[in-house]
Amino acid sequence: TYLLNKMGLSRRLGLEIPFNREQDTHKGTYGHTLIMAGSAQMSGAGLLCTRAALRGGSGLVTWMLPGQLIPMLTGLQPEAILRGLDDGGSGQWSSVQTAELLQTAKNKQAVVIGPGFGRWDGDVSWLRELLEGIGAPVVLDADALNMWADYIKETAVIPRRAGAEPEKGDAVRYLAGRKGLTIITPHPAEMARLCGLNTAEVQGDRIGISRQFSREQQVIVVLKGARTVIAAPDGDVYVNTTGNPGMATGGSGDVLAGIIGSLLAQGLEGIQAAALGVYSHGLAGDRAAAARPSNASLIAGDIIEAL
Ligand code: NPW
Ligand code: AMP
Ligand code: MG
Repeated sequence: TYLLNKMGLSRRLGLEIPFNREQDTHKGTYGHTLIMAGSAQMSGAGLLCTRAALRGGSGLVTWMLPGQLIPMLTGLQPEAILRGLDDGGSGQWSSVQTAELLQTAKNKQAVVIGPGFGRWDGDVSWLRELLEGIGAPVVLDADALNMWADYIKETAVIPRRAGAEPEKGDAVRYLAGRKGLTIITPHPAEMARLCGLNTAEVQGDRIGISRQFSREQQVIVVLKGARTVIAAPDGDVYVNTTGNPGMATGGSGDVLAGIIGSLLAQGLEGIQAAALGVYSHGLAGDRAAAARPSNASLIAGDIIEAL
């Protein structure tokens, strides 16, 4: 709180966060985050995301994952509620039906979708069904973004160059028509896939491209990397000043998705959750790096412990 106040960030974001919680309060006050993440080869992405959502302050966190993985993961994060899905023994999301997911999402205040998902045939329409059915705010990350990139590619040709007007394609209107808020957290390569550009083009105009995509798709864009850009559909843009190259390590982004989901579940507005999530993720990374002889040895779990 001290740092946020000193930087004027609390005021600019309209935040009033007490450093500690009020006395007369309970876990229900702090929201229930649903994490849909992790598969056989990438269960760690789900675990990191879940752990980060807990450390981010969400009162309850449920981690949904392909059921075959449950015996291996039980006990690794006892504070999280585990929900194994019928995956036909595959350990993959490809065999999971959306109905059970939608049912579980009903009473959650935020949903994180995508870290460690993998890809499969028919995943694009699977994700669309999910997005249509979920009313709570959603954070889309990693493979869910790659699915969405394919959806955009299939449904609309959208000029991405600065100043060009979008075509009124299905994809342009689609996320705007969602019942709930959407925050996307692409790294530059994921952003390039979403925009039909290459990574160098994205890096060449990070603010302009984030802003345009945010407006066209009516989503909050968190374009990650050194100096993460956060863009809102109304044109507001924030550039983050925390974080360090030690965070260029597997799982860092999965941690960020969990933090932002956790803040949404606690009732922060979209842009507040995105900006504060990115800022505190970077600050935790800076503190974790400072505690080590070199930032090169930082791993994603250290960011969570420093939150
Ligand atoms: P290069 O190498 O520079 O040519 P992908 P992913 C590029 C899960 N994880 N600036 C880079 O290109 C995730 O959640 C699981 C420029 C590279 O080839 C996903 O589900 C973990 N370029 C899945 O893995 C820990 C950049 O993009 C390519 C860039 C795949 O996610 C790891 C890699 O991106 C991981 O989080 C940048 N800043 N960043 C686990 N422990 O379970 C990336 N690139 O192909 O989207 O793959 O990000 O590894
Ligand atoms: P991902 O590629 O999805 O694992 O996300 C990587 C995370 O680490 C993002 O939050 C990035 O902003 C952060 N990160 C990676 N490299 C740097 C860097 N050089 N400086 C600051 N943050 C970084
Ligand atoms: Mg990632």
